[in-house]
Amino acid sequence: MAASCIFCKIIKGEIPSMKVFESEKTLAFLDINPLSSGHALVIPKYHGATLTDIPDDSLSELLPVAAKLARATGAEQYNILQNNGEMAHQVVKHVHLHMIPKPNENEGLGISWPQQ
Ligand code: D5M
Repeated sequence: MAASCIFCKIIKGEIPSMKVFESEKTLAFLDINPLSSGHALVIPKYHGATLTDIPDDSLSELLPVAAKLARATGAEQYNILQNNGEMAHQVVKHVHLHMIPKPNENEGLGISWPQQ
């Protein structure tokens, strides 16, 4: 945990968030500036700025959780994005995957987040 990290504060419950998944090592919540309906962030509870700062056992759950959340949105198409460093457009220095669903043609999305 890093005292000044906004995502660590979300993990500790010091800042509110719209949680959509939580496990021992991983947390997912809705992005405050969504690029689409259902845009979620998947983060390790272990604090590290970039992928190379995080142990493998904290990294390994991130992609399966992002895929699970993508499935939960019902989106047939979606982006999974991850930025490392300012030149790579990373703003929050705590590892996170963006899961950005695209609305299905003509029907939008029928989002049903996993049971906690
Ligand atoms: O993206 C960082 C993302 O983090 C950006 O899409 C906004 C989001 N963000 C920042 N603060 C919050 C809070 N408090 N709740 C939810 N989402 C948040 P990056 O990949 O670093 O450019």
